[in-house]
Amino acid sequence: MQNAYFPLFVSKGALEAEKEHVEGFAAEVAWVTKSGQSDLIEPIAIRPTSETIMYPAYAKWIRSHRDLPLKLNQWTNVVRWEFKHPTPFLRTREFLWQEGHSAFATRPEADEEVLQILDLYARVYEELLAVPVIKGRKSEKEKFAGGLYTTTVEAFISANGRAIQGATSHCLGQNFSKMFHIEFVDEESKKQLVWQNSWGLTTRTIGVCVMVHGDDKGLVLPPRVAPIQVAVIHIISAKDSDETKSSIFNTMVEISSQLTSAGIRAKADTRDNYSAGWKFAHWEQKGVPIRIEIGPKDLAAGQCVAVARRSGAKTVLKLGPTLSADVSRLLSSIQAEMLSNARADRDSRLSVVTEWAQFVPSLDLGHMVLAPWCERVECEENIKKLTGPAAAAEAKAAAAAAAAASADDKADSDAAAAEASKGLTGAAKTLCIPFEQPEMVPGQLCFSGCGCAARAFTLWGRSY
Ligand code: 86X
Repeated sequence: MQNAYFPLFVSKGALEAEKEHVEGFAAEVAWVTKSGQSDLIEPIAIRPTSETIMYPAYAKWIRSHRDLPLKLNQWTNVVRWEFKHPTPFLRTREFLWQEGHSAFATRPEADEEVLQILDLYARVYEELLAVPVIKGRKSEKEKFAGGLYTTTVEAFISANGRAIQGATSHCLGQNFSKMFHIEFVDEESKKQLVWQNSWGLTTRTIGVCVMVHGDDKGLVLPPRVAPIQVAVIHIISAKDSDETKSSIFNTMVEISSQLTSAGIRAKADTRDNYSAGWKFAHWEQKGVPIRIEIGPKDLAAGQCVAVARRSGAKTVLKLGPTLSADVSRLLSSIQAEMLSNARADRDSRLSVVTEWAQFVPSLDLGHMVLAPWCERVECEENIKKLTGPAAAAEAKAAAAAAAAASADDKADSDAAAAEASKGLTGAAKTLCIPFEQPEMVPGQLCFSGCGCAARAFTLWGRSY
């Protein structure tokens, strides 16, 4: 895989080279129509994605089986004039992404890469951002129509009960190589079409991380991605002698340089024109995973106090050579705890249902729903209609009544979830058909009541 960069502008002709699937997106394309006050002779599009810019080059660069596989990645910003409501990072008209585009001689090679990339994306979410995701395949309705099949990682934002697509990895088959004439001569001197994949991850990752971990005090950043992992703050009062002040000051600088040389991203906030309390709030809002406090009593005892941003847990740590290893361990445990916490939260908002009657009430509790489904496009469209605004209002009242009627803890938390998801409007759609499947009983019918046989458990939800 190599990095590359292709231009921002797409000519009308190039964009129309794949008219069929562009048609579905046409309303989102942004066009430059003027320079200064003069109209351009031909408007020029700003890339919404780069297939039509890159693939003509692929057609020229690929001649022989020796040119394959060709794998390019580019980091670009793209523009899509969406109609859905914009939300910072999660849905913006301009976003930064990496888009990978690869070409192979055979389908098995392409199939293998689709899953390798999807696994990398899952690891970005789980191992770096501490956000659990569900890997799976998109339904026919939700897949990228220009390709053969689409795989996805799906995340969940429990604050509002909405699911969100985290990243996508497509097998394009030979659809694009047909349109763009991307051909190669194989070992038997026969002309063949290449098999292609494309895959993308966007700055939406940042929004998902913020929404999943943030709290009322602001950001909560997982240690592995936090630009500052440790903020060192001194606690002194006017009563302290100048000598005490300066030795505390020296110690905090020492602590931060000791941590920095151990590879920990530490910062000593030595400003003395802000109070310690002000600085606590400041670094909390910025999501710094650990703050280290040091005051005169700590210094005398040869210790400092580490406070975890997420849980508020305090740990007394010895100053000296063991400090950086101790802080390192704390950072790792915070990272692990953030993921397991987010996973438990997500799992508590996931219902498995087999009957239509359970479906909308579960959604209205702000849950994702895993249900045996027939995988028919008409069935998905029908469910979308049945869960539209009007139907949702009716079911919401029923869910509230059910929660009120029952008095145990479960009902209380369900009622709280329902409360939190008020205003959770919009139709339900399939998020993915998870690779990891619960066992299905023989003869299981589709949960929708359409009467067809179920093919797989499918994840449904209201989504961004
Ligand atoms: C689909 C497909 C694919 C490379 C990815 O999902 C990953 C990275 N591209 C993108 N798609 C469009 O093709 C598209 C085209 C136009 Cl013209 C548009 F305005 C919006 C689009 N949105 C998505």
